[in-house]
Amino acid sequence: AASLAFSASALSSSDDVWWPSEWGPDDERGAANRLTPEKVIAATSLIQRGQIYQLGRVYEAGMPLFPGRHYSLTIPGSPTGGPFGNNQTVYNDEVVSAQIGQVGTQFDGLGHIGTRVDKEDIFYNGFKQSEFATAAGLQKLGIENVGVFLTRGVLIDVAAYKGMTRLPVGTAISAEDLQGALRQQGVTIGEGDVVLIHTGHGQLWMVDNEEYSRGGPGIGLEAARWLAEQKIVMTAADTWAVEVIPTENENLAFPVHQELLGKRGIYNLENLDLSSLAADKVYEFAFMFAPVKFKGATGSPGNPIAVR
Ligand code: UVW
Repeated sequence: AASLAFSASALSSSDDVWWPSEWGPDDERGAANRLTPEKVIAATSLIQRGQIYQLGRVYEAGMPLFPGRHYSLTIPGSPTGGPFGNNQTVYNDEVVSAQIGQVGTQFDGLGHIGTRVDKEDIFYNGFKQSEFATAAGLQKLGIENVGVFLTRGVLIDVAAYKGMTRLPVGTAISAEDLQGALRQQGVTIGEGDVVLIHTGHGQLWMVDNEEYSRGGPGIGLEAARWLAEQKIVMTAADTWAVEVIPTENENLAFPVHQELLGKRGIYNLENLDLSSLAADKVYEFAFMFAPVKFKGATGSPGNPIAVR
């Protein structure tokens, strides 16, 4: 299981104030503000073959879940309803029970991760848990505010760069690794891009769920800060945290989540299948994802796609 050891004092220094955001004190969308019509046009101009890569996992019983989360789908009744009318129509509906934005392929919104500072839980743009979070959902930073990602996606194949098919659990990916892999691939990243990191860890999904869930290779804080400086809109990976688990500093829990989501307004997308993109060496593509508009939710399931 992930290490949840956490030192609050390490995060409450005076230089740790991250608001107001660069988009103003009322902003709830963070880096989604970088999703401009120009980015849409640049992304669609990358579509040359019309080939679609589905990056989402199948949601199913037995898939790896973070401790404390659950997923079930049932079809009540057999059938759920009917028959109706002279034509004897019957129908089936499903009931899904889950932390629906935080299981399987999952998009982390800005209300997902915060930081406790002097007894107050602070999220993106200084919004306080005590003021915006209710049992009925988030009154600020809900997933319905995000909009649609139709932008340039860049795959960074760090596994290939390191000559491996799968980076072992706990491998910290540095900024230099990202830069080296990008150089080798002959691509750059820029403002408004989604950066997808292929580690090979996804090979374990539904094959060795125990090892998959034990941790993961991923970016460390230094790499996250470099990505943030490039003004990207979202990080993504074939792992459950995108960041390295166990963390580089065992006293910090999910520091990259805190840095990117909480402080920089940069989104995160987890548990992707990046194997086909990596096998085909497709490093630059149109990336599309529309978070499901659950009002006041912290995240969203979905099936992100890359098109080349
Ligand atoms: C937690 O929410 C703790 O982790 P993740 O966003 O990786 O699911």
